[in-house]
Amino acid sequence: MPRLVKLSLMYAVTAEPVELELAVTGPPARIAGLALDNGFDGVEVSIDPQAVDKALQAGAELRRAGLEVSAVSTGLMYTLRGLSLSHPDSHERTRALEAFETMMGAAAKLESSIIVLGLARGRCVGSCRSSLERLKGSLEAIDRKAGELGLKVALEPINWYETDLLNTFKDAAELARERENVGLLYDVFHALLTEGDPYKTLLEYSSMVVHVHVADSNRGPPGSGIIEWERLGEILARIGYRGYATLEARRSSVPGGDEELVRRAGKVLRAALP
Ligand code: LER
Ligand code: MN
Repeated sequence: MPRLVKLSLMYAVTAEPVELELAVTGPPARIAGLALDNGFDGVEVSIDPQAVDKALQAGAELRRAGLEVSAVSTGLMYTLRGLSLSHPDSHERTRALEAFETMMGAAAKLESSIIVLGLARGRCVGSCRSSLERLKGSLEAIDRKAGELGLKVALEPINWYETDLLNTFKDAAELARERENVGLLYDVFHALLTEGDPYKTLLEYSSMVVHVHVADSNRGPPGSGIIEWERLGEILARIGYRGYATLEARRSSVPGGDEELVRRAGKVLRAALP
């Protein structure tokens, strides 16, 4: 029987080699093996805006290997290149918006329907209120473009240690409700931190969830912390979630490297998710 929730691996493509904690990197052939050997159906491609062509080539190679591109992730534009969708300087904000829109184009070319808006939002500069207003302006343009390309924007509530702009599901949902093509990204790790009860949160916002990220409470692979994966699986089945769950776990949390991380995660997720 086909799976209701498909699994993908977070895979980053960067212009120069960078060690990243939450994404696997390297040649597409290695990533394809890692994914297919462990029951994963796709990859979420996290794109460095300076490596869009490289990411398109890698994505195409992974698709030829039988994997889907579940989503395109955009956080590297901020963490590697300092491009923020809420930047106080309008010229810088336009540059960020252009980079984001280029990655939306890449998502469409790779036949993914999801573009992730996580850390690309930036942080509060000046007041959080003015930063949020600037982010809303960028989101208006992004929403329009998403409509043209047939994409859904997955707006991700992110915990306070990583950004001070837009942390809770309540605040993210308020923004998403104003926009036709914007939904929520349910990252169970962030939900645990910002909401306390990740199960109740998933039920409460179920109608708005367009994409899912998974890691355990310690951001290690599922099974290494206190998240109740079977309970989460039951809720995903009950709410009728039919999208992807992307593994976004700390690579250094497992001594055996990427292979061991993905193997452990695949085993637990395949057993627990519908
Ligand atoms: C970062 O913590 C995260 O969860 C990413 O998905 C944000 O882009
Ligand atoms: Mn995430």
